[in-house]
This record gives sequence, structure tokens and C-alpha cells, in this order.
Amino acid sequence: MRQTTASTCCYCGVGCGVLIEHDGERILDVTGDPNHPANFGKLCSKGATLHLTGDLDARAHYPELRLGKGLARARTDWDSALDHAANVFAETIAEHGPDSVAFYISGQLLTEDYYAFNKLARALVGTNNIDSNSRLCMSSAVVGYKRSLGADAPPCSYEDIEQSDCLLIVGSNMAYAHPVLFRRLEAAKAKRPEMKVIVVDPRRTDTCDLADLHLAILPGTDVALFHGILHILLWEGWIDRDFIDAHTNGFDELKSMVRDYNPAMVADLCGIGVDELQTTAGLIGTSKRFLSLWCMGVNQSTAGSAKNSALINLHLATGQIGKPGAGPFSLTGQPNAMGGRETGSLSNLLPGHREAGNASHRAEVAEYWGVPALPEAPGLSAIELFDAVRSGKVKALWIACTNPAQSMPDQQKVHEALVACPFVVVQEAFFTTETCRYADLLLPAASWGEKEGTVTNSERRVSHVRAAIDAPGEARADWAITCDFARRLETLMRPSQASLFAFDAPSAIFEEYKLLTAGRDLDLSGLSHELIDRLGPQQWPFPTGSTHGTTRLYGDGVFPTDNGRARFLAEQYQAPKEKREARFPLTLNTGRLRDHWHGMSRTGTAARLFGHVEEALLSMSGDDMRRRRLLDGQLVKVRSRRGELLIPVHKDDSLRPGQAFMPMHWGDRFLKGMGVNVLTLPDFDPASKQPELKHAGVEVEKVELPWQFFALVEGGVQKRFEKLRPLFEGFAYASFSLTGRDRSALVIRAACNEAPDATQLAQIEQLLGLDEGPVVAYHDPRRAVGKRVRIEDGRIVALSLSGETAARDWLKQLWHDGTANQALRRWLLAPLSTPPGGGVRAAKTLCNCMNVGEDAICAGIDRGLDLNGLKRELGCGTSCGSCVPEIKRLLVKQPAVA
Ligand SMILES: Nc1nc2c(c(=O)[nH]1)N[C@H]1C(S)=C(S)[C@@H](COP(=O)(O)OP(=O)(O)OC[C@H]3O[C@@H](n4cnc5c(=O)[nH]c(N)nc54)[C@H](O)[C@@H]3O)O[C@H]1N2
Ligand SMILES: Nc1nc2c(c(=O)[nH]1)N[C@H]1C(S)=C(S)[C@@H](COP(=O)(O)OP(=O)(O)OC[C@H]3O[C@@H](n4cnc5c(=O)[nH]c(N)nc54)[C@H](O)[C@@H]3O)O[C@H]1N2
Ligand code: SF4
Ligand SMILES: [Mo]
Repeated sequence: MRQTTASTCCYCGVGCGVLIEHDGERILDVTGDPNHPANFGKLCSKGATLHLTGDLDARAHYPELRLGKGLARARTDWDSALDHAANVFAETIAEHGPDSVAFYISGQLLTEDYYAFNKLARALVGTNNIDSNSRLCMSSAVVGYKRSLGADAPPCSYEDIEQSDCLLIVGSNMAYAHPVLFRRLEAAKAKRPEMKVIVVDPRRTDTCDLADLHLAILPGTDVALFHGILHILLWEGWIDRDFIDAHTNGFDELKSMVRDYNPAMVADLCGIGVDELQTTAGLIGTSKRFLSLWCMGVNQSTAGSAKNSALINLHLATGQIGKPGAGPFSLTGQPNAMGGRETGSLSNLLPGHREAGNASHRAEVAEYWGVPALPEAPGLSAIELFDAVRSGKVKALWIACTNPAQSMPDQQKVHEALVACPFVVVQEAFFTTETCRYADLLLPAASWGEKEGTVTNSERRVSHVRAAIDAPGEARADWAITCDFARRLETLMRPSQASLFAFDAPSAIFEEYKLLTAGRDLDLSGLSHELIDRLGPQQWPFPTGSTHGTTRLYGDGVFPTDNGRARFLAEQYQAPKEKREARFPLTLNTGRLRDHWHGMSRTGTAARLFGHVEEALLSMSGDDMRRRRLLDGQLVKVRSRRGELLIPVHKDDSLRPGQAFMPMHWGDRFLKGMGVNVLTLPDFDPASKQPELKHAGVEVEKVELPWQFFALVEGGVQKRFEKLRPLFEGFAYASFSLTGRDRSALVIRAACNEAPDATQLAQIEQLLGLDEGPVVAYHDPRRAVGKRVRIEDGRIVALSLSGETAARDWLKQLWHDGTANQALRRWLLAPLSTPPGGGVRAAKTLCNCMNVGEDAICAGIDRGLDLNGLKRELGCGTSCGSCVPEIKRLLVKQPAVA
């Protein structure tokens, strides 16, 4: 029977409500929840395709244990798995002390999961070595808010986006990364075109399509820009002296510092025009309501905290905070990064926005938990933590819901750490991740649609996440795994005492946790799972007895600092760590694509989500490519001070010369090598300890790999991929993706210097189903060139090209078209491989929701359709709207004939 369960999307921090349609066993469809205040029924291309992701063949189904390094992991049961883990942890703690173990967790856990981990680490184990991937994501924003305003609390609401007159979007590509909010902004601007939007980003992203002004600043120069803006605001008298006097401290020091940031100097440093700087300051200074939105272009920097505070300075100086349509609004990345901050899941925090380094905070929490004391020694933050694992200081590491062997900078070192660590536990929903390879104990976790708890989105809104179906196999909810392990560890570490983890449901955890927030800035004590079910998702603070949440903070000008005043921070601009120099003349920027999520464990199971960008590419400006004599699509070697990677290059004029860009999604699974983060640097901001993931110095050079391979195979793609992937270790370059709209196929591209040995190739052909059966094959041993196609019921189901691959795109298109035509048969029997007519490029899917390819859209434009016509006839752009900016660009490039 078809049922509907209301829950939230498990991807980004917008926190959209979804309605999961299911039959109790399988999830059949997902639509936006019209009653959820974060999205009012809208979803983006990722949310709308959730039911197509999470192939069960990629899921971890039962616990697996490795009994010695070098041995394979074998299936085990939960009791043995958790007893073993408890024994190893207890022995390690007994022998080497509590700081010899550590927990590395995630902004994608639910609040209840987080709380259980925190209590486990601090109350039971007695270590502050618990950090999360939010260290790579939000920790500079946390520092910024705390230093400038007194508490880690974004003061705004999504509705402020509609009410603002001037929006400054800094280092956020919200068209890709927070699409439903971006749609909201688009709609607001369409209604009130006089609303001004300024985007500050070194790249011209899709987000810039909406901007009245795009400031393509040089990477990392944001602090100079903000100080330069303040300089002009002061000069022009566009500041709010009354607000400054009544509600802030520290303005004079800042004022004398920004005197040096004159427009000419700032424009030069930032690489923009003085007029652009003047216009920006004018818009900010004269608009009635000024709102700023920012994300990783600000936070992921060795000056991330300074960038955050310098931006907040602009709001304090103009009094643009605490009123509708105004304020500094940091967009959170992960769905529950906020919950992590609230429950204290960074090594330096404690539950309820407390500090691990504050003795009275420790005493409060220890008393509440009924333990004598909490650990004093500072805990390790992500980068320091993996260093300590590598050097042997940390001997047992528990990783949950994050994939550090893909997402941390300086991957070579992270992999070394994971190899060196005596005991690695990985609590994961998908067994396919790079980190799972290193797990001595793999614990299968329930995932989206299968687990229950709460999450807080970017606007402080707490939603109830509900389970629709059971988790596959023996997978269990994270809170349950953590508490079960904790109870076993208790029997070894504090026998015959009452359990600290006697929770029977997530709601019981929430009830305990919420009282730790009572009286704090984030007070959630009036909330419960049941109340959210009754009243809908609520914004904190929501103290006991409240009937509704809090839309906006600081309306009274009182800030949660010691004296109630906000603070101006005066910090000088500091350049990024790796400056451009002769050996590494390009700055590598990294970031998100529209349809992939991080390491792709989930989105990488859906062919449709690969349709937008199928393979990892390095983007460079036309100028930089010409200078290096590189052609579009050519393989290059990208080198940084830490590692190198082979990848095709792509001409992208949204980049200024001197800069390159690579998506952050590829690790070692879909691309051979260690992925983008083999290149990035581990240097971090001194206050937030957030690493500089967006500015690595690199150089790019051409590589010639004459022997090329291409294959495509449909059916059982996950299982095939698992078997095929290891066979490509010997290739210099290998890239994997999925393709298809209704059917899906695995696509492989690989290259090396000379032909691999025949038995290896034969093994690959066999796994592709190209060794026997209805296979047409042509082989030229002299040139080491071969082609094979398997045809069933008149359709191509598998194919390979070895030696050279000129027919690659043509064949892929034939597979998409579903025909094995005469031209194919003739081509198969001919010695040459060039396809008839020189070949075509396979069209990419532009609109994922409605499944419309770029080819169909271009054909529509040729027929004279405009945007509305395309929407009407093809349906593209009518659901989530993420593809509209790209369709608009096609319309400009290829104007419709009148
Ligand atoms: N599709 C998709 N959406 C996602 C995610 C995903 O994986 N896929 N992940 C989620 C998560 S966890 C996060 S944290 C957010 C991230 O969301 P965003 O931060 O919006 O995404 P990024 O692409 O990482 O980076 C944003 C922009 O910062 C720019 N930038 C680089 N250096 C600088 C600089 O020095 N100054 C300025 N001003 N800008 C700079 C980059 O060019 C890039 O366009 O996205 C969330 N949403
Ligand atoms: N170069 C570069 N690197 C970056 C960034 C960048 O911009 N550039 N961005 C950084 C940022 S902002 C972030 S947030 C990180 C993200 O980096 P990661 O945290 O490594 O990202 P994910 O791939 O989302 O990892 C989440 C893992 O949890 C698993 N999972 C999903 N659901 C569940 C569940 O319910 N329970 C459990 N136990 N597991 C589950 C998924 O399969 C996945 O493997 O990457 C960082 N790394
Ligand atoms: S904007 Fe998209 S990815 Fe983010 S929560 Fe909403 S549907 Fe999910
Ligand atoms: Mo993030």
C-alpha cells in the first residue's frame, strides 16, 4: 500500500521538507512538502531525485571485521562487532590514556546521534578528541559569530531574503549549493527588480546570472574588500553612529585601521575596478535593508575567521542587523551542521553552545551528566587529529558519516594516517567510500528515509526527520549504534554504575539534551519531537512554554556578550598561504557542482545525476590554456606541492587567468588518483582551524598517453563497478561514471603509455560481458587496437574501444538512442575506428527533474522557442528550476530565429 511520510531532505543546509512516498519497504517517490516553511513544496534537482539514489548494491548491509592488518574483512554479527570494538577501545584507553582514541563525526548526523557521540567521548571516555567535518565547513563562521556577536547564532531568516533591498552574496554559489533558496531570491528579484544583488566570487558562477554586480575578486582578498567598503562608508558618512554608540565596542580601533584601506589600494589588491568598489559601497551604504549571505568562499580560508568578522563589521557599522531584510546570514552547508554546533560536536565545544576550555561550562555539563568531571585537555581538530593518527598518538579512531579519505586536504597524509592507525572503525551507510577501505570494523548505518531524529537548518529551524522504511540488511540507526557501543564500553570502564546511555529512542535523547540548552542563547527546552509534529518545524530559541519560534535575533540591539554589546574586530588583510610563483603559477579553487553531493556515495549511484557533468575536469581560462598549448578535453597533469593528479582540462571563461577550478566531488573511486584533495593544503585559520581548501598553488602540464580505453556496460552497474575498479589501478588515468536517463550504464575512460597486458585486458572484457555471447569484435593486433560491441535484441548493451577511442561519443549516443543500426555494423567491420561523419558529442542532460537533454533544448531553440516556449513544450526548467540559468545561456549563444 502506498503511504506518505513527511521528512526532510538529507542534502544541504536549506533543510527542505520532503514527502516520501513508499510502500513500507521501498521508497517510490519524493516530492516537496508544501507545509514545510523552509521550501513550501519546492525541491532542487538533488532533493527531487532522492528516491533514485542509494542503490542497495552500494549499501553496507552487515558489520564486517578485520582481525589483523593485511587480512580481508569478514562478515560478523553486531554483538561480536561491538564487543570487539569496546575491548579495543577499553584496552587502548587503559594503556595509553583517553586521548589515545578519537571520534571524527559529521554535519550529516542527526542531533540525537551527535549528542550520543558527545556524551560518549567526553563523559565516558574522558577525551575532547571529538571533531567533525564541520571543521572543514562552518568553523570559521562559528568563530566569526562568537567573536563579533557573542554567540554562534545566525540572526536571520529565509524571509529576510525576500525583504532585503541589497544582498551581498560572498563566496557562495547558491544557484548550485542552496538552490531552493536561490529560487526564492530569483522570485523576489523578479517581483522587485529594484532589489540589488552583488556577488563576490573569483569565478563567474550561475549565481552571478542574477547579480546586478559581480566582483570577480582575486582569491582570498575578501578582508581587504570589506575593509575597503568600510573605508568608503566612513568617508561618505554612510554609517549608523547611534547604533555604533549604543550597541557596539571597538569601533575606533577598526576605524583607524581601515583608514589605510583606500579605494585605489583595495581595488588593486582585489583586482577589481575602483568604480566597482565605489558602487558596492554605495549600494550597501544607501540601501534601507542590507543582507549578506556567505558560504565556503569565505570560511575555507587561512583568514576565514577574519573574513567572517570583517563582513559582520559592515553590518554593525551600518546598524543593519536585527531587522527584517537585514543581517549577516551564513548559509550552512550540511543538513545538520547547526545541530552539531548546538550539541558541541567540535573538539573545542560542549553541548548548549558551551566551551570545552571553560571550567564552569565543564562543571555544568558534568553535573548534568552525573560524572565527576569532564576532560580539561584540549581536543584535536580535524587536521591536527589526522596528524596525530599518522604519528601514532591516536591509536583507535571512530569515523561516522563522513569520508575523510576523500574530503580532507592533503590526502596523501590522510591515507598514511589511516594505514598507520591500529584500529579504525567506520560507521557508514555505503560500503563504497574511500574511507571504508581502511575500516578494520565497518558498521552499517541506516540512512536517509530509514532513521529518525531532529535537524536544524541554516535559519535555526528544527525539523523532525522521520523514517519511512526499514534500513537494509542489518544496518542500524547511528544513535543506536553509538549507544549500544557506549553501554558495552561502560561495563568495562565503569562497571556496576547506572548507564549514561539508557536511551530507548531518539526522542529520549532529545529530552535529555534539550535541558542542557535551557537558559542559553539557543534555548531549545520548549521543543520536543511531539511538539514539532503538532506545530511544525520551529526556529530556536524556543524556551519552555513558548508557542512559536524566534524569527530574528538581536532586534533589541542586545548581544549575548558580557556587556551586551557586539564587537568590532580589527584584523589586517592576510594573503592566502600559497602565493602564485613561478613553479606553481595557478591558484586552484575547488567547489561544488549542481547535481553531486560531496564524495558521491549517494549521488554517484544515480545515472541521472551524472548527466549534468559526467567526469572530473580541470577548468582553466582560455588564456592559460593557450599559453600551455592545451586543447579542450586533453589530459593534463596537475601538480601541487603535495601531490599530482591526471585529469582532462576544460576551457572555462568564467575563470580569470591565473586561476583553475576543480569540483570537490572526485576522490579515488570515480577517478584514479586520490582526487582533488591530493592537491590541497592542510594549512588552517589560527582561530577556527578550518583549512584553506580553495587556494592551492598548482601547475598544469600536458601528458601524452597514447593507449586509450573506453567502455560502456549496462545492467548491475554497482556490482560490476566494484569488480572492475581494481583492474584499473595499473592505468595512468581512469575515470568512471554512470550515464542514461531511463536505463543506466557504467562508463569507463582510461589511458596509459602502452597497451596493458593481454590477460588484464581479457579480464576487463570478461567483466564487461564482452568475452562471449552475441559480441561483435574487431581486433588489429599490429596496432593494438580493438573494438567490441555486445548486441542483444537489436540494442547495444556493452561495448569497448581499446587502443584508441575516436568513436567514443558516437557509440555512447547510439547506446542512448537504443539502436544498433547498419552504420554501427559497417563501422564494426571496418579497420578504422573514426565514426561515420566524424562523430558526435553525446548530449548532456540539462534538466534532471524532467529528464530533458541539451540536444532537445537546442533543437527547440532552433525551432524558435524562447524560455517559456521551451518550458511549455519540453517541460524543462519547470520543476526545480536549477537548469534555467544554463538554458538562458544557450538562448543567448544560439538566438532563436525570428
Ligand atoms: N550541489 C551541492 N550542493 C551542496 C553541497 C554539495 O556537495 N553539492 N554541499 C553542501 C555543503 S556541505 C556546503 S559547505 C555548501 C557549500 O556551498 P558554497 O560555498 O556555495 O559552494 P562552493 O562551490 O564550495 O564554494 C562557493 C564559491 O566560493 C568561491 N570562492 C573561492 N575562493 C573564494 C574567495 O577567496 N573569496 C570568495 N568571495 N569566494 C571564493 C568559489 O569560486 C565558489 O563559487 O554546499 C552545500 N550544498
Ligand atoms: N577540496 C575541497 N574539499 C572539501 C570541500 C571543498 O569545498 N573543497 N568542502 C568541505 C566541506 S564544506 C565538507 S562539509 C566536507 C564533506 O565531506 P564528507 O563529510 O567526507 O562528505 P560526504 O561524502 O557527504 O560524507 C558523508 C558520508 O556519510 C555517509 N552517510 C550518509 N548517510 C549516512 C547516515 O545516515 N549515517 C552514516 N553513518 N553515514 C551516512 C555517506 O555515504 C558519506 O560517505 O568536504 C570538505 N572537503
Ligand atoms: S535545496 Fe535541494 S539539496 Fe538543499 S535541502 Fe532543498 S532539496 Fe535538498
Ligand atoms: Mo560543508
